[in-house]
Amino acid sequence: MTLLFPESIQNVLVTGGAGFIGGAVIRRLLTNTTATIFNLDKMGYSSDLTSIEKTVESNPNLISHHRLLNVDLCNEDATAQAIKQSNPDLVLHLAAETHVDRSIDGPHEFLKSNITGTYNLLQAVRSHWDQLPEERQKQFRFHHVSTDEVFGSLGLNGQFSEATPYAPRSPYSASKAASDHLVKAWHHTYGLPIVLTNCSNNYGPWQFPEKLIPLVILKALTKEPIPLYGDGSNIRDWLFVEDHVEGLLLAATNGEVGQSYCIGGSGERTNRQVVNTICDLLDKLHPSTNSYSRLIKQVADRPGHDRRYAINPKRINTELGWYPCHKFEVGLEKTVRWYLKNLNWCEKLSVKSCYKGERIGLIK
Ligand code: TDX
Repeated sequence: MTLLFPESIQNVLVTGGAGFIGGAVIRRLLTNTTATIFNLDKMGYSSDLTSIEKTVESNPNLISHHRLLNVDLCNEDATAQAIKQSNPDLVLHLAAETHVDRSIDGPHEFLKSNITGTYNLLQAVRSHWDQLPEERQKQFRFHHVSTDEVFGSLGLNGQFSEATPYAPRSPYSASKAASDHLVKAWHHTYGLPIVLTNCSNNYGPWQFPEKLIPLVILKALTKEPIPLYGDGSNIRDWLFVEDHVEGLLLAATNGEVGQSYCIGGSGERTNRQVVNTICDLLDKLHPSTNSYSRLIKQVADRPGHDRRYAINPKRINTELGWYPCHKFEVGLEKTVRWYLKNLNWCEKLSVKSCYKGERIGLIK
């Protein structure tokens, strides 16, 4: 798909660019624009630059277009320095702690990164934006990438939209909701030109294997029990990461200042359906003596487990013309094939991050 990206945007600061969604954003920008991409990342447990390194290796001209700034947004001075150094025309804020189960075990990290980190970034960006010449100031955008979890949990009917009141229920979603409020407050109070997107569950290549889809693929391949929380009937609305990237870049460059856009994949599935489909795909692509579905095991539910998320993407469909290209089963097959080819990467990441797929987020 062609990316309509204004040539006037020369410096882009992406926070969390060594993460799953941030990495996909950077790869898209590197291969389809001439902008210089400053990748601000604290290089935490799930940060990894392999996908960007591969993109850069395939075209050495890109080397000078990607600059890593190894900075933790909790460090106010380093954050201010990073903004000065990158002199951005556009900030895409994706840095966040994102795993609900980890937020149950250790909420403080989430409050620090997602709330204080966003506050430090907003302050540094505001002072940068204040000092920009008029033309650059007019076109400047701060794009905040958030989640549908800030809206809480749905029953069997209904969908989240931009008008849904906030009702977060996990330490993670509460911290993201707080960051959304800060971003909106910096717009209303200081006039900072912000755009916000709230997306549904992302999946695709390069996702850290603590999230459902990569975790299930790897558990199946190592013939370990596949943990299905509760009765497996919780529903998520799955969005292929590359479709999300198209939507968020469109919102960042063409969205209305001060507005938020919900981005969903129109891919509602129960967790049991997701897990069964992965097992069926593995039976087809990597057959074993027994079907992988025999490994599925119901385990204790996640504390406070949200029942259902679903997005009504009407605003981004009609106002910006965005639609997802991947039907869930198509995106899932691409993803399973990718993990089968990239088990070495998973192994290396597991060693580097000290995460071996163990259950987390149970209150003892
Ligand atoms: O082992 C598992 N077994 C299981 O049944 C895991 C890890 C999860 N689950 C369930 C819990 C959820 O209902 O699968 C569903 C998806 O779980 P996660 O992958 O942990 O995602 P979720 O909790 O839905 O939150 C995600 O979506 C919104 C992301 O983690 C967030 O970063 C995003 O903002």
